[in-house]
Amino acid sequence: TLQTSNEPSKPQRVMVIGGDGYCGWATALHLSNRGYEVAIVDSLIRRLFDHQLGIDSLTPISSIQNRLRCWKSLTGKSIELYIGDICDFEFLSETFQSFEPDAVVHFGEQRSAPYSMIDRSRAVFTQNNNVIGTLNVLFAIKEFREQCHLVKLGTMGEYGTPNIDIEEGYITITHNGRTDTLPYPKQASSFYHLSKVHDSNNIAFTCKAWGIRATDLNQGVVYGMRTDETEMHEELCNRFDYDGVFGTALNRFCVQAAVGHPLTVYGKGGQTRGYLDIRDTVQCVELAIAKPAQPGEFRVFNQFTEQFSVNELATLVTKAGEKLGLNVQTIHVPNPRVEAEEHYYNAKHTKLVELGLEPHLLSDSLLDSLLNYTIKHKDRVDTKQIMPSVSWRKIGVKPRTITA
Ligand code: NAD
Ligand code: USQ
Repeated sequence: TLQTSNEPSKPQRVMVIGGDGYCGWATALHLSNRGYEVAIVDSLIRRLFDHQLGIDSLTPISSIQNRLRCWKSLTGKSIELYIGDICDFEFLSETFQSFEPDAVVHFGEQRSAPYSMIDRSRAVFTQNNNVIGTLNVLFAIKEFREQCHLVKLGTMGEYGTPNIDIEEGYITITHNGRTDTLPYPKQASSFYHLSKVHDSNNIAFTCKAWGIRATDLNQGVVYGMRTDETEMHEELCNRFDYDGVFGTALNRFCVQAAVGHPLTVYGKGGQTRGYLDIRDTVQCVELAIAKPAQPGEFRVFNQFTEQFSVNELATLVTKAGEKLGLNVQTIHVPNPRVEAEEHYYNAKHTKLVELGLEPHLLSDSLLDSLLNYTIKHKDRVDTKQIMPSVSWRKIGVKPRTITA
């Protein structure tokens, strides 16, 4: 049949870059289960960071090869695998020409703010890896797959904590009597979060200049463990980070409660962020793929479902822990970061809901199952890895080895 519009028929082939990681693994399985042809592209560098820092996922994770074999034997569905670094353009071109994606979901970055603040070399690595990797993806789309939709994981941290409402990507401003709709101001506060700002600028420019179609998902902090697919077999188990470098707030607090470590609230604890359940991460990405951006369009969605301050999270985990008979304490750790600890925060997040997102809000039952899950694995916890070890103020040029 003749294709009359430049809208591709339903996108079918999805390349998941970073598909061996926390969000990417859950998403790759979800999309495969929903009938998409999926390929995972990953350099496995995250597994190397763990070795180098002496940290490990709370949950035991299988090799990517065993994960995919298990998925095939359970469901009959194959996920193609390309192991390599997207900063290597020759490798990336090969994967594009071989797989011919209709959509690329790009999770494949160094995603820890503390990691990017360890020392100069990690700061430079983070921006190099993230910015060059994304640039390469943009060039690959232009060269080999013009209609391919880029779904890029950004972060709510690009906006910082301004004293006005945060909009979804753009803000309409009247200045000296003239009005324009402009990119929302960015005030990131780590070299990692800044790498996402640089990515957003590069993507926005190529949408305009080359007609690339892209969606930037400014995701909040993800929590949770289970998705329908990772639940199907223990070999499909997702990673779960709790250490001071890669662990994120709510997931860390659950592990801390499980092992009787006081909850580590940094500074005053008024730091407020958007949060979402990993089951909503996979749902949001699917929604973005199913309804692609138009050629030349740079769409920005704020991807989170609820806002919490760190103190509020600590209170929720304390209450949920007490119900399970745990004695949960909280300590205020001197803040290793430079960030506002008491601030206004009100961020819009309606565009994904308009596309059909049905949020899994943080509930007693989710906290209950998350705590039980962490209790189940608590013998694997290395408590020396819990306290923060990276200071925003002390970063220097000297290479640092982290020894807990
Ligand atoms: P993760 O570290 O678990 O996974 C990232 C994956 O990307 C890893 O498997 C890693 O090996 C791979 N990767 C990194 N650089 C690569 C490269 N150059 N080439 C090929 N593969 C590469 O991280 P995650 O928590 O799953 O986060 C995924 C994405 O979502 C990131 O872009 C992150 O910034 C974003 N995000 C995560 C969260 C969160 O709370 N986890 C919140 C908001 C946004
Ligand atoms: N915090 C504590 N105690 C802890 C851990 C964190 O008080 O033990 C505080 C931090 O100081 C910060 C907030 O909690 O104010 C969130 O920290 P985090 O480590 O949970 O999240 P963050 O560093 O922002 O990074 C994570 C992901 C990153 C993603 C980001 C989304 O690692 O990839 O981009 O969440 S967002 O926060 O919306 O920018």
